[in-house]
Amino acid sequence: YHLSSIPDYFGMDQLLTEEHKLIRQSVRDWVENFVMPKIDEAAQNHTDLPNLMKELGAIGALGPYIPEEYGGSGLDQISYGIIMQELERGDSAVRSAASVQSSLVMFPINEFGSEEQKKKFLPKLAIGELIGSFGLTEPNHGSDPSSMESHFTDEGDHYLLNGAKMWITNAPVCDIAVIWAKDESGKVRGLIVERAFEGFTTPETHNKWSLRASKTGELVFSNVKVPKENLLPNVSGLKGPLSCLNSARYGISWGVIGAAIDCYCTALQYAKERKQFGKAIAGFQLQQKKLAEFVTEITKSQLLCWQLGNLKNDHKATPAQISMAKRNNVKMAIDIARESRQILGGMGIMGEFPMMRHAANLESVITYEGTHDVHLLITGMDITGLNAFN
Ligand code: TGC
Ligand code: FAD
Repeated sequence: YHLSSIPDYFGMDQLLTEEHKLIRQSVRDWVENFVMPKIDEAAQNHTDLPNLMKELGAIGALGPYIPEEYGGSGLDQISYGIIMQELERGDSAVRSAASVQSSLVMFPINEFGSEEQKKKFLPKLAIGELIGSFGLTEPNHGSDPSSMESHFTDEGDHYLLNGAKMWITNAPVCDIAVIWAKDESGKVRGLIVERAFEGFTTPETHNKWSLRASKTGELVFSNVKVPKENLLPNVSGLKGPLSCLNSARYGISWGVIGAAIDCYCTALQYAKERKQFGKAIAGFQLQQKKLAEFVTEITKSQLLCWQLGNLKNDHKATPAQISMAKRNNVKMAIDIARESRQILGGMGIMGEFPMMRHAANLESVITYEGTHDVHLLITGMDITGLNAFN
């Protein structure tokens, strides 16, 4: 499809600054040139795109809102959202790489790290010279991270870390991992674990049917000696990791609009070209119903993200607002991926079209960063004041 068919049904472009539009154009161009030609093959072969993190660094997609003095671009939250949208139009794996590096690794180091940690890690993370991962989920504790078992003891001149994290994006390829574990008093703290530390291993999780162009694995800590200077000094408690999730979930809310756009534009073009019963299938009411609903849902999601971005720029976005946007927009995108595939008939199952890949990817996206159910319960708690989690 032609890029001019990307929907802007309510004229949101007029709300963007020239800088926003330039950022969008440059990421869009990169996705067209670097991601689109290779992504089907990478996903089919379960391999990641070559040099992805360095490429993302070169286009400014890593830590865009991190201050320039630490290697970021000091951009606003709308810019971050736009970057995520453009990346996920290519593939959720590409957006995932940028989400984890930006919101789950650079964000906590910038927010909660010491000056030395910021200087040591952020500039290299920003250019993709270092790859980071984020370890919160454990084999026995996913939606309920407060029950985590990973823990460390104070051994005088270092900490001794034991435990395991599971389902970790980029674990097998990471140079550092920001991980969350309990201290001796049971408080959740953040630690930066480096690849070279003895007792730290990262086995890969094989045979996924989703996010096949992204590496997923475990982080296993067996009596790992962590230097004291690798503790994130400025946060304790679950609000540490959950603050990172606020940022990543916000980015996902924008990102999935990109996946939905890719499916919608592909289906619209196909429906106008494909003829059955002597006319273009886009002329049949049933196909129009699907296409009209897709563009309606994409437009609503765009407006939700726009206002959430404004709230975030003003530091007013609540975790519950972010949950609503993440939940709504991921469901919007996965529904469009599934329904749009049908518009292509048999062709819809093929790798040369993106629907099956997006639909399969979005099965992870609807689960990670808080499941669809968990976000509903967060909204439920926010509006009723009653906790339905336990
Ligand atoms: P609860 O008692 O409600 O809260 C504990 C403390 O945390 C504070 N808090 C938050 N702070 C900042 N942001 C938020 N969103 C926060 N939510 C809660 C809260 O105020 C409290 O602070 P304090 O000072 O009183 O101690 O916690 P709970 O144990 O009842 O759990 C709440 C629940 C279920 C909402 C939460 O744990 C949750 O969100 N669960 C889902 C877990 C999750 O999202 N995991 C994601 C793992 S990372 C990932 O998936 C990366 S995928 C990356 C990719 O590839 O793109
Ligand atoms: P569970 O928590 O066991 O949930 C199973 C089902 O029970 C879900 O449907 C859930 O909604 C439901 N459920 C749970 N509690 C309740 C309740 N109170 N009420 C009603 N229903 C409930 N984690 C990281 O820390 N870092 C990463 O980089 C990362 N990357 C990931 C990449 C991929 C590809 C995937 C698939 C996951 C990743 N995750 C990561 C983990 C992800 O965050 C968890 O899978 C997610 O939080 C859910 O946890 P779980 O899989 O243990 O499911």
